[in-house]
Amino acid sequence: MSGQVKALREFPREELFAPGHRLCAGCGIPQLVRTALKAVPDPKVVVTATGCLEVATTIYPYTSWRVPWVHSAFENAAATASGIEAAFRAFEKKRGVKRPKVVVFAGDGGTFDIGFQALSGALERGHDLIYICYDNEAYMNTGIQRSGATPRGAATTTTPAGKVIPGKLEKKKDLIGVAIAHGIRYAATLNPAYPVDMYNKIVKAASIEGPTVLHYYTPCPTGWRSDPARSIEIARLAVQTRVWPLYEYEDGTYRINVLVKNPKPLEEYLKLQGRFSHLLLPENKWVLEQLKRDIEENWNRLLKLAGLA
Ligand SMILES: Cc1ncc(C[n+]2csc(CCOP(=O)(O)OP(=O)(O)O)c2C)c(N)n1
Ligand code: SF4
Repeated sequence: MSGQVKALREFPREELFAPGHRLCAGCGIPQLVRTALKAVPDPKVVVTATGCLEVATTIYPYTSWRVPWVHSAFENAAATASGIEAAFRAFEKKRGVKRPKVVVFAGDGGTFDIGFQALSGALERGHDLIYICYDNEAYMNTGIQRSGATPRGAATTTTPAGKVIPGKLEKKKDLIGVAIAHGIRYAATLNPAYPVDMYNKIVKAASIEGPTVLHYYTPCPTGWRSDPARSIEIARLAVQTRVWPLYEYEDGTYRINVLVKNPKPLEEYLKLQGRFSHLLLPENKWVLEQLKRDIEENWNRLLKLAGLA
């Protein structure tokens, strides 16, 4: 496919995401935004739901956005994007003005939970947009509350690990699964430790007419109580332990992009993050075992879908 690359050095040089934003050191969100703004061809319009990305990049009178950018409420980024797309479609038809690609960035709280109805509506109506969920596995901007994306066992301020509960008791929602169930043509997972894979998937999403959903793993040193210098190492371990399988769905076919034959022990991943430290205590072994089962079940499910089992 045109626009695909084999190495980082082939990425376009132009930076449409300006330096000087206030995202935390070690945060994974900037890698996503820089890469996406390079991978999606012009013209493009960005819609951002409330969350860390929005508050840290638009501190008046400054902005980090060198593209047309719209802030939307926490719950309706996909509805805002739908309206923009529909308006430009009419403009194109009536006046021949080339339509921009509409790209949405929203956190897991704004996607898995509060913005879900707007996302579902946009997918069902078939708007031509790329919806990218940056998933730091909690509501970080408002103080680390659990979301539908928080994994089982993680400690957050609303699922604090202690004598009453050992962190969150429920497992993570399958966002890609529910997106695909809407009948969309393309969906994929992304990870900052695999930037070329990420770039090429965004290029592919941009080439498709209709809604596409991308799910990005973003380390959050503040919420995860991890060392900012080790964010990419943690992200890579997420793939190598099968916590975060890299896969894509395209027109009915599933492909696993990084086939992890011999996964690393989950403990290597958990011990780098304070949110999981209690899972390594003997009394919480049952939660750890359950989490391992979740991960294996998900991996085996994907192998089957990809025709590899
Ligand atoms: C309807 C509504 N409820 C609550 C809020 C307060 N609020 C703003 S951002 C946010 C959390 C966002 O979490 P997420 O989407 O995961 O993004 P992150 O902060 O992690 O970047 C909340 C609860 C709001 N703005 N609107
Ligand atoms: S709180 Fe987490 S997601 Fe938010 S800017 Fe900081 S590191 Fe990034």
